[in-house]
Parts: sequence; structure tokens; C-alpha cells
Amino acid sequence: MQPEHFSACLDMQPDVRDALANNQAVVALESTIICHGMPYPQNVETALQAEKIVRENGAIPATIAVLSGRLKAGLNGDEIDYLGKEGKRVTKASRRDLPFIVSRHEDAATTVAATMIIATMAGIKLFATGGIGGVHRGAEQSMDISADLQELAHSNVAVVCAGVKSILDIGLTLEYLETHGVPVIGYRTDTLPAFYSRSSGFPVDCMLENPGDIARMLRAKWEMGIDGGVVVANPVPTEHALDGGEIDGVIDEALQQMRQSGVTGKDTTPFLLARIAEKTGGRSLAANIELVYNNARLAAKIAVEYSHAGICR
Ligand code: PSU
Ligand code: MN
Repeated sequence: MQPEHFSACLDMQPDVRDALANNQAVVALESTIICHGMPYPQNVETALQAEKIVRENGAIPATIAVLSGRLKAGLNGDEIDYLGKEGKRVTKASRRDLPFIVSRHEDAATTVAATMIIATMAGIKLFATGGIGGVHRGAEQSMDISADLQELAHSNVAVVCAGVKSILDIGLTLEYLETHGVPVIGYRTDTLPAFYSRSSGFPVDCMLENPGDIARMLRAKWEMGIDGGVVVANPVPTEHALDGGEIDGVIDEALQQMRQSGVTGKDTTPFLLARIAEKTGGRSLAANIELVYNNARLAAKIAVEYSHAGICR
């Protein structure tokens, strides 16, 4: 399989490069979740364990970040540890930020959008994370809509996530995805999961029951030349789910604190995640970690099926 774009700024880890050259399964993992989504040391433990789960399920993990201006498709353990310890001192980079980071030889943690860009350069089709960005509540005033959604509109990468958190406007996020032609698959669920809880009540476009069906859907989309990403929504495992009503109350309080503290822009998601973890006594963090593992597992299974699926041939 040839990378879709070659970039002289891209470094691929040897096992990632070899796997892609041999049409073997690879799963991208993001790094904003490491630097801005979780505290140290849970962030490093989660990132390493997610890589292990990807391997146990037959795929090669490629954790993506920018180090000294080099786009990295695949990090080693020391690099993950470095990012985890640096945490919020590392810039959170989305599409608009990458040119500054690269030209100034800086480090950056990549959001879903920036990770999709680098995955596309490398030729990686499957990507596992916790949650995607979306249309924020009150976006009709703030215009705060994550660049993740525009990237999903254009980049040919499937993002396995636990749905959309209710720090966002879930209904508007789904409308935005529909407008841009981004399919939303529910894995064994017909409603969109709400990250910490298993259902938001909003219907998904299509429920699919197994990784092979998802892989064939992806082949069909991209072999027809219908460019753009796909959201694969995978509910948090039942035993780790939080009660939807409780978490909504916590999120409402956190949103109020955010408005009072004047936090805006790209600082909003990290601020809200930290407040929610405080208010749930760490239970939200435990759920977050488990849903990342669950997504890494599913993404690896889809990547394996994708590597031998052929719908149109
Ligand atoms: N949701 C989480 N944890 C995260 C993020 C989202 O539960 O760490 C991160 C992802 O990297 C996502 C980014 O791409 O936040 C979205 O940020 P923004 O809304 O600024 O685009
Ligand atoms: Mn934003």
C-alpha cells in the first residue's frame, strides 16, 4: 500500500513502515489525550497499554505526535513517557498549528484532526481514540466547532471513538457530520454513545455488528472515491459506564465554571475534562481509560479485517 501523500517532514517507525508496506494492519493513536486529556502517570500507562492491546489484537500501533518539528508515525516508550511528563507544556496542535510547529522545530501533541493528517501521510486508515471534538454547546454564539469535524469531512481515516461527550452539543455535532457526508457507525448499538455513558439517545446512521462488516464498508466508501472519514462509535463497556443523568449534572457544573473563569478556544476541552475528573472523584478518568482500551481493541480488529477485505474486486 502506498502512502497517499509523501511528506519529507514525516518519520515512520520501522515496524509501522514495514507493516504498511506489506499491507498489514496498523492503528494510529493520538497524543493530545496524553498531554492534555489525562494526568501523569495515568496518561503514560494508558498510552502504553493501548499500544499493547493493539498488538495483542494483531495490528501494529502508531502513536502520533510531533517531536522537534518531525511528524512521527510511531513513538517509542521513552518518547511517550516524555510527552506524558511534559503534559500541558507541550502545544496542543490541530490542523492550523502544524506548520508553525514544524517550521520552528517544536514538539506538539496532535488532536484527532492533526493525527488524521499525519496518519494520511503515512497511509494509516484506522485510528483509535477516546472522544472526538465537535460542536460545542453555545456554538451559535461562540462559533466553537472543533477542526476535527472538518478533518473528518476530508481525510480518509476511520476514527474509532466512544461517541460524543455531552460537553458538546451532540445533536448539532451529528448535523454537522451529516452535512459533510461523514458516516457515523454504531458498533453493536443503534444510538450514538455519549462517551462516559453508553447512549446519548441520538440515532446513528447505521448499526454494524462486527469488525469485518465495518472493514467492508470502509473499502466500499474509499474504493468508490467517496473521500472523507468515518466515525465508528463504540460504547464504553457496561461495567465502566457512568450514569448518564449524573454525568450530565457534573458537566453542567463544569460548563458553568468554565464560563466564570473565562476559558475559551482550544483550552475548553482540557479544562472541562479536568473539572469532570475532580467532581467524579476520578471515576470519569477510570471510564476514560477503559473506553480507550476498548476502542484500541476494536480498531485493531477492524484494521486486521481491512487488510484482507476487498469489496469491489
Ligand atoms: N475528548 C476527550 N479527550 C481529549 C480530546 C477530546 O475526551 O483529549 C482531545 C482530542 O485530541 C480532540 C481534541 O481531537 O480534544 C479536540 O479539541 P478541540 O475541541 O480544541 O478541537
Ligand atoms: Mn474549539
